[in-house]
Amino acid sequence: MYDPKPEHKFTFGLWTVGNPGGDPFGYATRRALSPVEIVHLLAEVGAWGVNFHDNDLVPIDATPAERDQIVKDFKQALDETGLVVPMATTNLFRDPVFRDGAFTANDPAVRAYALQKTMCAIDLGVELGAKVYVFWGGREGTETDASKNPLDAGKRFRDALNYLCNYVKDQGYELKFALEAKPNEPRSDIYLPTTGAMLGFIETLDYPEMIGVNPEVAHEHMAGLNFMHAVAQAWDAGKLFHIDLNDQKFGRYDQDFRFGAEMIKQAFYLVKFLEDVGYEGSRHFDAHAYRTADYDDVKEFARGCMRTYLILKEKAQRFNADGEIQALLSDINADDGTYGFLDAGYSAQSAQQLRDINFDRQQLTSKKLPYERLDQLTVELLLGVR
Ligand code: GLT
Ligand code: MN
Ligand code: MN
Repeated sequence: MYDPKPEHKFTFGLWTVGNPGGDPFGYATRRALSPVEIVHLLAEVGAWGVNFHDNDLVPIDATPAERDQIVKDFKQALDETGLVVPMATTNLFRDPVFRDGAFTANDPAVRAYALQKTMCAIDLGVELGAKVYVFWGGREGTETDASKNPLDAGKRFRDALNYLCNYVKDQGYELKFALEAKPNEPRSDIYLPTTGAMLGFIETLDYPEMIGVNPEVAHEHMAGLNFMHAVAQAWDAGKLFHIDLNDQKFGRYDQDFRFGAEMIKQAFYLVKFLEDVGYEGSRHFDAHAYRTADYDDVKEFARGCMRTYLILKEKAQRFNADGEIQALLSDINADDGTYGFLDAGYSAQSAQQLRDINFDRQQLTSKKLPYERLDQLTVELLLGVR
């Protein structure tokens, strides 16, 4: 019942299960797997798809002949396993050339190189079937604001995205962009730090219809924000093109833990939201296993992400079918239609009608809002005693 199936659209990046466990203070603890090995590992645990950065697949200094061989082997692994590639992205943060950012770097040559690298990476992604292209601007920020004017940075980022939209149109690719926010790390501050900031920025671009967001649990949690609320805003704007599922404690570095590992209640409301609204995109786990894990444990990590999602999906169905919970919700939301005249929006007549009402604040305040009861029932449902 909690086994992953293709219709669940569970995906992992090559860099997630392939993460060898290095961190800023310690070397890798696991052997690096080849992309082909990672595809087979993902197939074994039951994933539907695999995503990648250009350089997860093709090393940055590969020759054209090496590139072709790597892509051929990767395609063969996809054919053998049935895995698909729904999303691709560019690595614009690993190489030292991006030490001052990519699209927002002060050096115009670095900005031009970032554009060229992204065009090639888009070609690669499309060749392998990607329909969504993620932009995570990990280095698009500063340590010192003496170095860069944020207005210049915003204009450069905007110009780059406009340029790349035109490239995609010119090639006739069927590809949408998804912008991923993160408040800091690896830069001290990263521009457009939240999903909400990205949503505002998109409306300033030349082709806003081509561009949505890729919110990540960990990144909003770093900023201490309610992830589900950010996702809801993106959904409401028609901009939820992709999602990065993982987990972490508030206010920490980008922990990228297994989905549901830390904040199970938030994870529940998120899954409930995605399932209730009928989100149809990938459920992408942008997470990695603890540094202590070996590859058996990495598989447990990957299975755990998917299994927790499916358990929470079942809990959401139970929540929606729970008589007591639903009765409380319908009491809380009761509406006898008295104020229905406001539903049609403003008119001079409705404004007059509204003015004429004598509101009894005491009576309004005495209405029961049994949210303690509701929350406890939810907790009991999650704890498995309901
Ligand atoms: C990196 C980052 C992620 C992004 C990936 C896509 S790379 O692991 O921490 O959140 O989604 O560029
Ligand atoms: Mn991410
Ligand atoms: Mn992250």
